Amino acid sequence: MTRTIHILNGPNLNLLGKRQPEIYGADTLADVEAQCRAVAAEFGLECILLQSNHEGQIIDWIHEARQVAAGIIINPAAFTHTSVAIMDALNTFEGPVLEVHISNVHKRESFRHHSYVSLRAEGVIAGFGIDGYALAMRRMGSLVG
Ligand code: CA2
Repeated sequence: MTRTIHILNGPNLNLLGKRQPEIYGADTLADVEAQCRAVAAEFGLECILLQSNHEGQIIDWIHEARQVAAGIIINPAAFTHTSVAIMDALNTFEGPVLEVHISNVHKRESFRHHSYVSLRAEGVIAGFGIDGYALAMRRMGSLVG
């Protein structure tokens, strides 16, 4: 059984730490990956962090995860609120799915209050900044044993 967790990130998150630090903080995706890797190691897990601005690429990565990942942590970014296709892809993945949002989406515009991915996810973390990813990895450690 694979011990790898895939951490998938959606559009514009490549700009993390480079734009709008007042909303998304000063840390980059490289910092997120380092923090998640440290938590994963506590559970004997490995992790791979991926980011794309393209919906189809994220769907392809979810399909690939079906063969090689024990779990998925996903911040679908704006696709959270629009993508039935990403939800459908996640429904084909048999392991646990955890949804992360850096900002508190419920404190923001009403269009951010609905998530298609939440219909599939075992759990959702929002508003904890990038700490949410490491918290999700800790939960993933419990879920995959
Ligand atoms: O809070 C989150 O993590 C979001 O998924 C971020 C998305 C937003 O559309 C969701 O409603 C909530 C936006 C990602 C944009 O990422 C940036 C990061 C740094 C600078 C600019 C954009």
